[in-house]
Amino acid sequence: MPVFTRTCHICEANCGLLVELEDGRVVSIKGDPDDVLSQGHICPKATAIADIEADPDRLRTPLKRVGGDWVPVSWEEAFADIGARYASLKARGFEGALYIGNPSAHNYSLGMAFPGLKKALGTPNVFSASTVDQIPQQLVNMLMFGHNALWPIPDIDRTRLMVIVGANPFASNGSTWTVPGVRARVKALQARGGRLVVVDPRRTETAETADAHLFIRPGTDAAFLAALLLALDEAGLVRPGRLATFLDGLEAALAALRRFAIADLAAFSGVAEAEIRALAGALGSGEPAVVYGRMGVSTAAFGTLNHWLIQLLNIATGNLDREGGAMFSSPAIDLVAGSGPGNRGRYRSRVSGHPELLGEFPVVALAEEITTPGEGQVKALVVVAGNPVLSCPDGGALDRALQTLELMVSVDMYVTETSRHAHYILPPCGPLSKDHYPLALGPIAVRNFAKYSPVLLPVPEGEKTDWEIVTELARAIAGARGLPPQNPVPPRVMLDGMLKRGGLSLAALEAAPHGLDLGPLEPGRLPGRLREGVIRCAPAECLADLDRLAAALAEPAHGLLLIGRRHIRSNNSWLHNSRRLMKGPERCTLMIHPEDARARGIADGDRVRVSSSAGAVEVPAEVTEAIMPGTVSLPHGYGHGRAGVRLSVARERPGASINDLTRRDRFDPLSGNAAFSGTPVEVVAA
Ligand SMILES: Nc1nc2c(c(=O)[nH]1)N[C@H]1C(S)=C(S)[C@@H](COP(=O)(O)OP(=O)(O)OC[C@H]3O[C@@H](n4cnc5c(=O)[nH]c(N)nc54)[C@H](O)[C@@H]3O)O[C@H]1N2
Ligand SMILES: Nc1nc2c(c(=O)[nH]1)N[C@H]1C(S)=C(S)[C@@H](COP(=O)(O)OP(=O)(O)OC[C@H]3O[C@@H](n4cnc5c(=O)[nH]c(N)nc54)[C@H](O)[C@@H]3O)O[C@H]1N2
Ligand code: SF4
Ligand SMILES: [Mo]
Repeated sequence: MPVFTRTCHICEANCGLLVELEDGRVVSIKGDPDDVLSQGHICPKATAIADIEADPDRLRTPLKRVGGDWVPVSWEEAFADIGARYASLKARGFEGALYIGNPSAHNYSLGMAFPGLKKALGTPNVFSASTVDQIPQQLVNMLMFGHNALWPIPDIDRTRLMVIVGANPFASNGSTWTVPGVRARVKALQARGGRLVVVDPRRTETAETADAHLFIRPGTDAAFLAALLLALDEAGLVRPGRLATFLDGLEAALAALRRFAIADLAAFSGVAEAEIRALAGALGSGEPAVVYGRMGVSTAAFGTLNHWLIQLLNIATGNLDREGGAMFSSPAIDLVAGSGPGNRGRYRSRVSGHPELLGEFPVVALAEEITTPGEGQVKALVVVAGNPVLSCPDGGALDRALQTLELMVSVDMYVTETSRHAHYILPPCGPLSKDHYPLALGPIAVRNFAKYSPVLLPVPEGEKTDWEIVTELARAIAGARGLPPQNPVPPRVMLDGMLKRGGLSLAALEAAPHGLDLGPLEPGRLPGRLREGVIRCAPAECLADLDRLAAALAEPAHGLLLIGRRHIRSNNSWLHNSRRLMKGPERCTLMIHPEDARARGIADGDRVRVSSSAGAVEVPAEVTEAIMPGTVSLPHGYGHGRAGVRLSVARERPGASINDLTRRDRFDPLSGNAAFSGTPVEVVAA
């Protein structure tokens, strides 16, 4: 039977797959041992690609909502009606909005269609999953290194000490860090005498394997990281080495931190001062070491400060741009060279005045733009590959807001919690009918590589790729608005041109089905890669934000703080319709420490009611010492029981949405990122 190579598009790890096909059906999906990056690694989610292909709930034709019913319509009819309705609403002084979801980051051709759609919509109201995710990291890249896409990559394969703060790569497979097979890489680190330290309010799968795990109170990482820097400073271990010649403001940054006392910072974070001093000593030993932080420190009220402090630690210990430290890639397609650093503050959102960042407003502002009357009110929304009702803070408010729209379009292959509100759902063809290139993720991989995956199954008659849908949607809207027609370059042609600029070509990649290995990450990429030739260690906005940290230190602690979690067999909100992934025990449970459970008369398995100022949900309790006292945890992406959702497997165990509890008024003011971590909640037996 024919077997084809392919890169898995589901998460950031970019594993190489071997896909066995028979008569247009997937027979098996296995790891590709010859893949230059992943060398055979695979996780259970990859096999779900077969389920997506075969899923009877997956939409195959455009649908129009007529009352409570869905009626199949032709593409032409859908595009024409959407264009006319959008043009009419703009002519009446209302606005449109666009929400771009996570799977678009794993779909290079779809990404190429967005500039055209944005032009056609002609709205400042662009939102994406970036502001419930990694945007503080992009802002820090911009502020410190001069470009939002200049990512420091933990060199796990050569380090001696890896410190992971607020990430769980054993479940997530790594994020803003393309690192397939991270578990084996940790084992190798330990086998060569190195250490992994995890800082997390929960003893996660990653923490279980770590050499040390420090419990930290949710939302206090900025204090913990500042204390590490102060401890390094006090021990005389601030030694940036060769970086010193192109650092700007390191002393100013340290001076600004000296207003705090290590003891106060430690007490606030819940990590013992002695642990902090010991870790600082290890980081500053001169051996290769790296600090890495992800969702737990990004979707936090101090998201930007957290990532600034993390990079300051890598700089102060001389570990930036060094083997075994945080390194910079030499990608096949360089998204940094020849593009600006990234925009910010060019305009503001209508209702709350949020500044634009990278051409977007924060999603915490989406619902209010829809519900607040006035000139420029959002009355049309296009959602592409997103499920904001389950993914964004105060999803309940968004759920209600979407019902008031005059026009909503979802480019999605399912009737989800979000797309059920659409007037039109425009479904893309199955994943194997689309080609793949890791445009966004190749540059953040632990090794330089390039790999192209061609289409494996022809696009079925009457179906379209995401690129085609979004391009034709843009054409229809632009046409109805009387804008000049666009003539987009086909994605493959565009990709070939981009590859050729870097000395490769599509043909060269097509001749290498397991990918091209472009070598290990190299040290000494700086200062060459820095836009202004210097690293800005003391951005004014970060220093100013320390006042907010000082104020937080003085605030009284709240009873219970809610955090999220991910599971290896789940992916955000959208793989719960795969029966093979959903088997096993119920996963949408509230983890709670025995002390907190006892105080509330809650036993393991009891149904509990969790509430916040945004809403309430009921879920089973999972009483466990793996979570620290004062903290509770719920996974995100559940809540499939809402009326009209057509996900028959997911609805058998619908769970509840954590984002019915998270709040729109909790965000990082510097980046606009939602602050999920540490939402104050009450828990009672239901
Ligand atoms: N409380 C809390 N909330 C969170 C998080 C958290 O940790 N805690 N995590 C946040 C993060 S990191 C992210 S990235 C967001 C994700 O938020 P979103 O991107 O809004 O949501 P997803 O769950 O990824 O849903 C993706 C949707 O795209 C559809 N889809 C899948 N593949 C394709 C495709 O190829 N084409 C098209 N057109 N559609 C497709 C799916 O059917 C699904 O409906 O959630 C965020 N929300
Ligand atoms: N299996 C699976 N893989 C995925 C996904 C998925 O849903 N499922 N989603 C993908 C996406 S879109 C992303 S963005 C990545 C995310 O990748 P990761 O960031 O690695 O994933 P999370 O599990 O959200 O890890 C966040 C960790 O932060 C901890 N945490 C919460 N609050 C705090 C805090 O205040 N301080 C500290 N120090 N820690 C805290 C949590 O306990 C959790 O262990 O995963 C990707 N991969
Ligand atoms: S780790 Fe991510 S990329 Fe690799 S097989 Fe699993 S879902 Fe696919
Ligand atoms: Mo994400």
